[in-house]
Amino acid sequence: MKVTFITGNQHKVKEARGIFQQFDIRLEQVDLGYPEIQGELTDVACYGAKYAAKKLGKPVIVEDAGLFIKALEWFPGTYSSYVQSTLGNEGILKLMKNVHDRYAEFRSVIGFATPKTEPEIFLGVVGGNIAHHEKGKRGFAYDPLFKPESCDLTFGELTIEKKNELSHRRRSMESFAHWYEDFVENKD
Ligand code: ITT
Repeated sequence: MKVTFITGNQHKVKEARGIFQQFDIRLEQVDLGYPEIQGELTDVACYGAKYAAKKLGKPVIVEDAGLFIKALEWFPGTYSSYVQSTLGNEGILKLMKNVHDRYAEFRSVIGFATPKTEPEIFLGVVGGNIAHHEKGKRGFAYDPLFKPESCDLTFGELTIEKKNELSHRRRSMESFAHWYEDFVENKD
């Protein structure tokens, strides 16, 4: 089975290829760019998938993800891209100075659409805590800040295989993959 992943983020592609291995799904990446409307992750993923499927004339997935920190009223959330490229991880750590409750979630929403069908949505969430300092050189973006539940290391300290066992992306992509197996089987 093949599916086209619309993204400009090579880290996501690498992680997705690892996750899809066990499902026999081959991923083609297209860095098409799509209008990121302002809204919930689900709105962005729906709109993006529909737009890209129409534009390319084939089935596609897009992913919208973000880091949601409870003590900051779930900031940066849907502003994660903007905040990563402006405040960065150091800026987040400043906002979290002297904050005791460090609970946060990484959320991932996959939108799947074909030129003829309405988007399907798959959600993945992992809870965890914001570390007091950046730790680890693996992963990308917010990874050195985030310690997933039941793990003493940040995503930035984990191998890609280990991150792929625990991550929000694993959860959303796995739930998409199960659904996609049936979709492909029943298509004709
Ligand atoms: P797309 O082309 O797929 O949109 P993107 O990097 O813009 O790639 P998102 O909008 O989904 O991705 O992500 C919002 C921000 O959150 C962005 O700065 C990402 O780098 C970051 N992010 C997403 N997933 C992450 C993960 O697993 N670990 C760390 N940071 C992540």
